[in-house]
Amino acid sequence: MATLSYRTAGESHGRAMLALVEGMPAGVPIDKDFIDHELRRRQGGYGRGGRQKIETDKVEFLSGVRMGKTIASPIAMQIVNKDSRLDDPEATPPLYRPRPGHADLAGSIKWLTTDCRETLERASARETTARVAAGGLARCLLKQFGIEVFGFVRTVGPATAKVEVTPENWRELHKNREASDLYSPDPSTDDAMIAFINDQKMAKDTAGGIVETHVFGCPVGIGSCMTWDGRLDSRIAAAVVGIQAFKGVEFGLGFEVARRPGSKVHDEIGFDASQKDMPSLGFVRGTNNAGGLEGGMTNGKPVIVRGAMKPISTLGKPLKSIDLNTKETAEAGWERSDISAISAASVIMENVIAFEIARAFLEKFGGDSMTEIRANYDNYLATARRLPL
Ligand code: EPS
Repeated sequence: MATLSYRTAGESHGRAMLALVEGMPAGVPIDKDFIDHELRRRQGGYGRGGRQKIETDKVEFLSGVRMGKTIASPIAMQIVNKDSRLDDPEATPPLYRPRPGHADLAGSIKWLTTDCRETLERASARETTARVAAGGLARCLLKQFGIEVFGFVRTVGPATAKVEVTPENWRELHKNREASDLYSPDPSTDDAMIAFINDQKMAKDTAGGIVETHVFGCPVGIGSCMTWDGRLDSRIAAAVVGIQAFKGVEFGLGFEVARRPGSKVHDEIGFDASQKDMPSLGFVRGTNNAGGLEGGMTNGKPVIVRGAMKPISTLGKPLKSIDLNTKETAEAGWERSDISAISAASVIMENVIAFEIARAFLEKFGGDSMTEIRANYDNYLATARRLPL
């Protein structure tokens, strides 16, 4: 059985965005409506640009799914671009003035051209459409084992959502998020977030922010401390910082751990027999500063991840740059873009994290079919409950 993995293909204004997922076992029920819902959410949020009015992203399965279930073969997914114009030189003119913060300068020099167009076409965050589709597919597997993922916007400008997210209240907060233009769980801070984005729009500037993801229901022991790249936090960090415009990632208490003594960081361990049938096996913690990960493995508490997104680098009032042909000082190029894509970023982050959880989950319980994986999962938890053997 192949390791669960995915690749993407597609340019922002090419014919389609594609994801190829390998290693998905047979028998996973596919919830296409759920994946399409995630794709729709990725297109939304306050501060998005004109492109999202053109597109209606929907996934088409080209292979690997039969009558609503996976059949273990590679799964090819396609999301067609309506705004497809890559072969039309007038509709995709060259861009010689690289935007500070974008891939334009490094990419055009790397590929030995003065036209940033081809770099920007692939560097564009439109590619995250395919990542959300792959993550949505992974969530179809995770849901079979009660693993749920909840992502939202925590901070925009000076406004930070104040709510504490717990396994008990997250479904309520999920409703708040669904009702929020920002995808934030705290209605009391939406206005301040929107005001900040409006201010940037007026100033022809852009906004970033902080997004957060909680994963509920992971059994103890997903991931591994045995190799650096088997650590689940290492993989999640790579997946998060691999999202366009992300510059940082934190788990649980985050960088604050570096400022506190150990006694104020580490989560004391208790046992509650009434919870022994849960994936946490009854091991309880009064706090979750570790963000559900110790030694690169899940510890039964929710996995908590935050990601920092920089502001979009296409500015209505362009920053200073260089014309790559003349080397003269010039204003950076302008393309249709967003003022803020922070809400979309929250959708992307929760889906790329879901994919990493599913990958590690299958490494632990892997089998060729859902039936086999279910047996492995049940047997592991039953055996762990009997400890000491
Ligand atoms: C995006 C689509 C793009 C941009 C944005 C993200 O569409 P277009 O370039 O056709 O307007 O709105 O991409 C960038 C911010 C960028 O820097 O490339 C999307 O679908 O997420």
